[in-house]
Amino acid sequence: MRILHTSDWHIGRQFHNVSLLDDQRVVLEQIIDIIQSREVDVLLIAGDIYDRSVPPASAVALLDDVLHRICHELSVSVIMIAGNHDSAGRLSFGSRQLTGAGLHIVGPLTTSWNPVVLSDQWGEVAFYGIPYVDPVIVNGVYGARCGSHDDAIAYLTESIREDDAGRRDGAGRTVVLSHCFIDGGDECDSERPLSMGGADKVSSKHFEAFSYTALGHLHGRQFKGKPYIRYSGSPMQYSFSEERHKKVVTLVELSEDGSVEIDDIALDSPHRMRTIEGELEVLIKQAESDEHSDDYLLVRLTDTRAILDPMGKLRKVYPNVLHLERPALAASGRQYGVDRELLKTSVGGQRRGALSMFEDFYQQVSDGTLTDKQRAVIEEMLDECVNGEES
Ligand SMILES: [Mn+2]
Repeated sequence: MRILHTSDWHIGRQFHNVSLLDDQRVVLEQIIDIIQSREVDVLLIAGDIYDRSVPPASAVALLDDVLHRICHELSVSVIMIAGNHDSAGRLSFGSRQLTGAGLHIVGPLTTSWNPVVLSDQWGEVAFYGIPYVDPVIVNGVYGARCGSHDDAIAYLTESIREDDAGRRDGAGRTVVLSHCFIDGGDECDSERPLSMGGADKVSSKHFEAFSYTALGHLHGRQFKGKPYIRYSGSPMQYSFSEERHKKVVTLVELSEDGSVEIDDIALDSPHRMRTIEGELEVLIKQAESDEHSDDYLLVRLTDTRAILDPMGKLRKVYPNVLHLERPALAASGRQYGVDRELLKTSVGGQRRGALSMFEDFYQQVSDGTLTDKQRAVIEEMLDECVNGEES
């Protein structure tokens, strides 16, 4: 059986107030093409279908369109679970009816497992979806006493093993979908923590008994413990920290004996997220030879002098600059915040002249002192401010 493992679509995501929906449409189109060209039997989405629990209507329409193409036009089954960004209750609307159309949605956790059973030439494969849950939910539903996320996943995977063994004498092939944080996994900036203080980590051992585990939550592709306990990662970059991520969908060929062969297939988003660094003039010059000047950019300007409207200047040549940093203005590790000690001496003691305060400020943000020429310019400007323009 050929399984396409994806996760963390985050449809409807905004990044620095820019909608990524058009890019998401292009990437999902690529996934549809892969399903067709690689003759995929079932598509898995391991949680975080939407970016928000109440997604915008445009995001719902895009998902609706994509699912129609896959389930109806290509007659390929889809199995999806709710992630921590999704509202499990809302996501599962109509799920009992949709099962008949090949769309299997696992919303809120329930006491009885209801695996999706698909068949190939060697027999049945059972797919168990575990929606994102925290220990409180597991305890509430099952009357269990789980104190941690690890307890919760241990409890649920054990329960799946019992259910699976009961159905098929334990001889079959079993695939699990789960949205959780496997201990030791690599994080990036676009994942929302499942709980504070690192209490969200679970051991990969709980999944070792299954043929394959399709994980969601971490946005970088990786496996933990065994190659068949795996994160496909998100289909596109969702933060600048993912600059070096290769974005893929994971094609899993499940054999008769339950072993898997894995092939990561690259996806290509219209705009990459990346960081460029240098002086304004140099970066503007570089744009001429930059074929991807419309990428989503974080720009780090190293200029130490003041620049009027740097964002406006950059956007003329890099239309999608999303964020600007001036590391040189936060020299010697200081941040932009005000040095409160300096403020006290100027407010509490003798009232100091504006020039002296400006010199302190300049030293704080640039780690240098004013040259005579600079001081003359500032003096002139302050004069103008105080006494009005005289010429
Ligand atoms: Mn996610």
